[in-house]
Formats: sequence, structure tokens, C-alpha cells
Amino acid sequence: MASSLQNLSAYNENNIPDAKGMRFGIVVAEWNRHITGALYDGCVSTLLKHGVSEADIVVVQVPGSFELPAGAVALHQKTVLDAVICLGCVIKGETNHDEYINQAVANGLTQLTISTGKPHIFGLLTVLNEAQALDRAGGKHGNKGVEAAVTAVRMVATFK
Ligand code: DLZ
Repeated sequence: MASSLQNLSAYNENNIPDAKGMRFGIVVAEWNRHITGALYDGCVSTLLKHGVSEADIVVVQVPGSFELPAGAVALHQKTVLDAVICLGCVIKGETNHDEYINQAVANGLTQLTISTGKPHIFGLLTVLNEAQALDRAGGKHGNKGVEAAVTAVRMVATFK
């Protein structure tokens, strides 16, 4: 369905499992920080709203989105987690760098999910310009950080 037709973060709060006791890692990329900060805020507020304790959220920042899978590995080495949510924003430029980064993150998170048996959530904006990013970081298309948090809670409940 085309994203122009919907707020991608709209969901029925009553259909989300209680997340009390679930433990999450969040990896946030520093590139396009004004966007990824908004994704992070939406993600954390959603986890807390659904019962996650602040003590059960562990955060690491990485330089850019390419480093999101490595950040997830670093979190797994520090502590036991039920899922890792990866947040970043890759904006298309004059070259194809965006395609390499986006594909690497998608592949990396898929591999981590399979190798660890823990969900790794793709909270990466893959946009053509900054306006599209702002629309998806608290603007007219919602907040991908909220979606990522909801997906993480639902997937942890599935695994339990
Ligand atoms: C190099 C780069 C570029 C050009 N653009 C972005 C971007 O739009 N979003 C993002 O998260 N990161 C970008 N990066 C940085 C790479 O993700 C990575 O940090 C560097 O290539 C070093 O590995």
C-alpha cells in the first residue's frame, strides 16, 4: 500500500501484548541525528507505554547506519536481550551509497536474527530526501521509531 495513503504508525494499542519484563536493546545511528533522535524518542516512549521498564532498555549509538548491525553485536556482548531495535536514516544523495548501506543493514539484521534467534528490527528510513524523512519521524506519516517498537514487542511475544 502506498505510504501517501496512511499514517504508518497508526496501530490499535489494545492489540499489543503487555511488554512488562521484556528487555530491549536500541542501536541509534548518529548520521542525520535530527531525524534519528526523533525516531529514538518515538521508540522509547512506545516501549514505556506498553510496560517496558527503563532499566530494561539498553542503548548504544553508532556513527552511521552501516554500523547498526555491529552496534547490535556490541549490545549482545554486554547483556542479555529479547530483541534489538536498530534506528537510522539513510538519505539518497548523488551516488549509490544509500543502496549499499540499506542492503548491508537489511542483510546484517536478517543474519543476526537467524544466528541469535532474537528479533532485530529494521527501523531504518530509506528515503529520497529530508522531507520524506521528516514525514516519517513524527510528521504526516507517523514515526518509524514507534512502528519499530511495536514490531519489537509483537515479535518478542511471538518468540516467547
Ligand atoms: C557515508 C554516509 C553517507 C554518505 N550517508 C549516510 C546517511 O545518509 N545515513 C547514515 O546513517 N549514514 C551515512 N553515511 C555513513 C555510513 O553509514 C557509515 O557510517 C560510513 O560509511 C562508515 O562506515
